[in-house]
Formats: sequence, structure tokens, C-alpha cells
Amino acid sequence: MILHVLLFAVFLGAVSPSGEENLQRGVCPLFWFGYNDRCYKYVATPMTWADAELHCLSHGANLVSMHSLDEHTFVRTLIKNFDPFERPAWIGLSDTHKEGNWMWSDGCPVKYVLWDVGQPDNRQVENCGHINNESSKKWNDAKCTYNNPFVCASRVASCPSLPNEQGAIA
Ligand SMILES: [Ca+2]
Ligand SMILES: [Ca+2]
Repeated sequence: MILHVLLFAVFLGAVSPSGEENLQRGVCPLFWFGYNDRCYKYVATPMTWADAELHCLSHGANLVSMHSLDEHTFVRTLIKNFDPFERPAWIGLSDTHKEGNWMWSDGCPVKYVLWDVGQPDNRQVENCGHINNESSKKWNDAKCTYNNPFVCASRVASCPSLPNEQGAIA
């Protein structure tokens, strides 16, 4: 029994961050992490944007929407905890329905964005958003058929109120 408890502690240690940036599970299910009033999960299996969203939906969630620099930083930390290379991961942004009109898949309005310099550029048609672009680790639009890891986030009853931070759309 004691051995089991020890093994469980080691197991928890394996999914916990080792750095100073600490992820908290809070009230979230196993393998999900809490930030403010939502739960977030990094999924390492690369999928197309649509399959990633469907995967999140199967957990009662959506691809992550972000509404502040703090939230962006949390999502980066979450990814880094599982992928030290901080490779691109899908987020819930797409402009599939109307070019240049970005929407979050969870229905929250897009009022905060953190696009990388020169993005979104819709280069040869790019309609899906990801985080961790190149060295800035900000957001980029890419082809929706690319296979990327992704981040899901649970839904909230109402969309987050939006602080007037840098990056907010006028
Ligand atoms: Ca586009
Ligand atoms: Ca792009």
C-alpha cells in the first residue's frame, strides 16, 4: 500500500513541472490544469485543426481561447511542461468562415490577439491559428490540414471579461 502511494507520488511528479512556473490541477480532472475558472489540457498527439477541435469537444471542451497576456503565458507554460521544444500547438482561432474574420471555436468574441510580427498573413490560404510561432512563441495562421499538438480548455458559462491590455483589438 505504501509502495502504491509512493508510486502515485512519483507519477504525479512526472506530470508536474520541475521549474519555478508551477501548474496547478486545482479542481480539474486528472491531466487537466486550472487557470482562473477554466481547466486546460495539452494533447501531444498531432492532429489537423478540425480533428483537434473534435477531440476537445469529445471532452466537453473546445480548442483553447485566450483573452489576456497572462492567459497566453499560462498556455505557453502548460505546453512547455510537456514539450521543452515549445513546438506549435493549435488554438481555437480560425477564419475559415470569412477570410480575415477570426473567431474562437468556443464562441467567445476575439478581443485580444497576440499575433507574431507579420501575422496573420494567410499565405497561400491559412485559416487556423496556433501558438508558439518561431522564436517569439506568439500566434500565427497556418494551414488547417497541418498536424499539430493542441490545447483544449473547458467552457465557461460566460466569456471572460476583457481587460484593456496591449494587443486588444480597438
Ligand atoms: Ca485566412
Ligand atoms: Ca501565417
